Amino acid sequence: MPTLSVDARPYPYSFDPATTALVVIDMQRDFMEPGGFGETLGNDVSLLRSTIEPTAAILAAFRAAGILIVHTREGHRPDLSDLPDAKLNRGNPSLRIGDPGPKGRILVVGEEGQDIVDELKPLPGEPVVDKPGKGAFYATNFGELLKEHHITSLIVAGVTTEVCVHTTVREANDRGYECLVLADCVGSYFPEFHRVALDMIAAQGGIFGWVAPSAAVLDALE
Ligand code: TIU
Repeated sequence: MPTLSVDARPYPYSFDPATTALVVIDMQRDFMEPGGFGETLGNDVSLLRSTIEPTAAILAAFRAAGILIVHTREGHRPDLSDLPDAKLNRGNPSLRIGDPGPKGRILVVGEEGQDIVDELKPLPGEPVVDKPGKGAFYATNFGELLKEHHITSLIVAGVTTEVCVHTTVREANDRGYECLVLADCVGSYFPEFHRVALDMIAAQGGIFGWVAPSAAVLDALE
């Protein structure tokens, strides 16, 4: 496939499907459904649901095009040895990380709540990176995985826009990846933060990357 061009902010984004990965960040029950980590922090988790339909469509298109898809999940080992006290003790959550909740232990790898929502379930063979931090590179094999596949461009979906999406895109940008964030496939508990976080990526000539609606990528893939 030739290099494709996407109508994006602040200017068109070019990518070669052979060196591009779709990164779907933390589309987990813990953030998107009641009874999980997101709700324990006091958030209205229904605000993230609008990301599901466009992300499912993007997943289908990338699978059909044979482009690498990597999913991430925020979470901690069952013994919580990768959970810093600073994260455990932050805020005043109704349940803390590792506590039993309605969907298993909050934000613990292997629990129902920590897994990806049914609508966006990874297919067998699609890598799933468990990460203890907000960024996908910290304390994971994500960077090595991208290098093994000769990836230079990342197209990004997931939650939340200003937390794990921003951290990962900033980390990726510093490592030389060209990142396109899909505006309707990322979501936040704070609509204003979502809007401004997207503006921040595209400002200053695309200081961290590009922003486009998923429809623009679907058009480019047709
Ligand atoms: N709280 C919040 O907005 N987000 C997170 O804690 N993690 C992710 O963004 N995945």
